[in-house]
Amino acid sequence: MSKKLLLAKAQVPGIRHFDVYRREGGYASVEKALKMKPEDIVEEVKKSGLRGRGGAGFPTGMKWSFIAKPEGVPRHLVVNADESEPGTFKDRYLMEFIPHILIEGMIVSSFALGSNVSYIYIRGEYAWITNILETAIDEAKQNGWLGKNIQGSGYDCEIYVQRGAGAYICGEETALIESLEGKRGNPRIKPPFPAVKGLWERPTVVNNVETIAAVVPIINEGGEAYASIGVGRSTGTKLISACGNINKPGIYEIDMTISVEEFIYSDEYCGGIPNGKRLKACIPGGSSVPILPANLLLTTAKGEKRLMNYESLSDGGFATGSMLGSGGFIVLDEDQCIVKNTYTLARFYRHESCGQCSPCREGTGWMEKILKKIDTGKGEMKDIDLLWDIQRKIEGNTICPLGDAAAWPVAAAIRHFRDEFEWHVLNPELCLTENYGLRHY
Ligand code: L3W
Ligand code: SF4
Repeated sequence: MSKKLLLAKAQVPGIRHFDVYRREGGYASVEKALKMKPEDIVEEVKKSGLRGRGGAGFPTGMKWSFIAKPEGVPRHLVVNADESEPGTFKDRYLMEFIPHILIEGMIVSSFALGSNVSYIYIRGEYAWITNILETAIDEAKQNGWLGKNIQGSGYDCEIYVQRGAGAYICGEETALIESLEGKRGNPRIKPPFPAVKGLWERPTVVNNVETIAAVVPIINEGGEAYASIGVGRSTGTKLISACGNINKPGIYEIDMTISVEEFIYSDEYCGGIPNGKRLKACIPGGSSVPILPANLLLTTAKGEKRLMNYESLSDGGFATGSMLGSGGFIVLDEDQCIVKNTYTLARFYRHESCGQCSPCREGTGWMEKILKKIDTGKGEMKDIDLLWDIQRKIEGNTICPLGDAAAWPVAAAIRHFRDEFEWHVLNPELCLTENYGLRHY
């Protein structure tokens, strides 16, 4: 059984409300942090080994220590709650059911970073969660945990929630900052990183919801205690949103020592694949990461059990591995068609490309068109090579990671399931029939 740090109190009735949350030990980390020096909090987060939970896994303590401190210039913490990665719905759960853990983590993190005005940028579709967060902020304020002179410490902090308008690209940190400033959400070229020049050109740390919530147990129990959970550089716990062909879709808090096989088949987690079907493939970290066929998903190319963590899931690079990413775990059974799945994702990325750079703007459009052609039985063998060529020309040649995110799923699908693409070309009449995923598997 994985240790629960973020979801430990998730089932307590009324935990969404301040009184219950406080009675259950909430805001203790703020009490502790306000008696610490900000740099000691950063040190504790470094010791914990916490890595960004939004997808990139960048070390949080290191990011915090990069924040520039020019004299007289305000600094900001911005929480990235623009959770839009297909298959990813873990932050939604945290914010909807335990909103105070985010507010608590934000107060500690804001204090550590020297931010007196912090923001939550939330995806526009999470309208009802915006209300929940604003209620939690009001409750915290009424009880002296936000606003002026928090708990008599002399530290002031305000938190504002800003809703996005339905653009996936605003989950990219610099596009998010542009949007927060009231502009179109176009990503900026990095460097400068937000830690140096972010919101209103001020030093800014952008962290995912789950990352900031994890600061609460880190301060309560200490960085070393947090680091003792997990394995290697995958410390602490990770929220996984599991979906697709599994018996028990939902949110799971795991420690990162469990195997992928246990996660899929054990009753504690996904509970196996419905109707006794075979596992075909899985996208383990949100739609942007490479899809893995069942054999490479359960076992690494070295023949070791694949574990649910950063290192193990990426073992072998993209030739035989993938990424933990945002923890959006999408399972595909034997009936699913890889070509259709890849086409669906390509449509998504074409729609969400901001259009600033030509490899992404043009490449996502062409990938969508070619995949549609193959999916609908009109493809030719040369289209598969053309598709491969296009994705290669996008990767690494764009301003922001959306280009890579659009290219990787296409590359992995061709790399691992080329036979399925060829089957579509060779069997055009069967492409439009039901269950064609099964027929050629
Ligand atoms: C200061 C330096 N800061 C790096 C910071 C940087 C950022 C963080 C990670 O993309 C990935 C993407 C998606 N000085 C720094 C520095 N930083 N060097 O570290 O940076 P980066 O560029 O590696 O990642 P990113 O731009 O944040 C995120 C992938 O995650 N993804 C997840 C998407 C998730 C959602 C969601 O719904 N939550 O959209 C899935 O795979 O493809 O590769 O803060 O500033 N020298
Ligand atoms: Fe826009 Fe795509 Fe370029 Fe990112 S990679 S800046 S989404 S065009």
